[in-house]
Amino acid sequence: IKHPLQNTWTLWYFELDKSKSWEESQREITSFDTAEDFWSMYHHIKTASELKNGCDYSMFKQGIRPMWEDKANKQGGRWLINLDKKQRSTELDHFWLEILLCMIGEGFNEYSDDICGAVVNVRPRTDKIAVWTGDASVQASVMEIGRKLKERLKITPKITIGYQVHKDTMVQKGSTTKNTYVI
Ligand code: M7G
Repeated sequence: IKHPLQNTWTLWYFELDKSKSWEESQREITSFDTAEDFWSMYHHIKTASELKNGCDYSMFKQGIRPMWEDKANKQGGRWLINLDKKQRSTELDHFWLEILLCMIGEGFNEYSDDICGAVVNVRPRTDKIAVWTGDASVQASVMEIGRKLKERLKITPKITIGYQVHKDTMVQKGSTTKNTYVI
């Protein structure tokens, strides 16, 4: 028998279709709830670094859409990791896989329930990887998830990452959203 996961997860792919809205351009690819089915999905698709600029992958718990508007994300935010061009070949795929494994393995320990999903944005300048959590106001949970994330990715303590509330990102005018937490 296969090894069951605690949650069922859904993989989404985003590629902007100019005749559609942003939301309609999010496509649900597949869902899985065993370790074996995760790996067959993973080996079947392109790696993040092979995607075209402008495309995203998202992996969220089943029933949560990879967007601010979903009720599970509305009060939440994201730990954001920016990657420069050099890191696309060295870290992007490795970070993304490590985050997927941490999520399906419920590796955020007692705070795993606060995890909604994760997103990788492949962009011409800065690629981004983010872990989305459900409630930005629960500091203990947000901080512990950020700490665990840095530990799993072996990000040196000298580098800080920021947590941004979706409600701030949603209304941002300039290029960057303020960090509500940093670690
Ligand atoms: P992005 O793809 O997250 O980052 O957002 P980028 O600026 O590096 O490409 C780009 C744009 O996509 C935003 O300004 C929004 O117009 C749209 N967008 C992104 N997200 C995450 C959402 C979302 O959750 N909901 C909606 N409605 N639009 C979004």
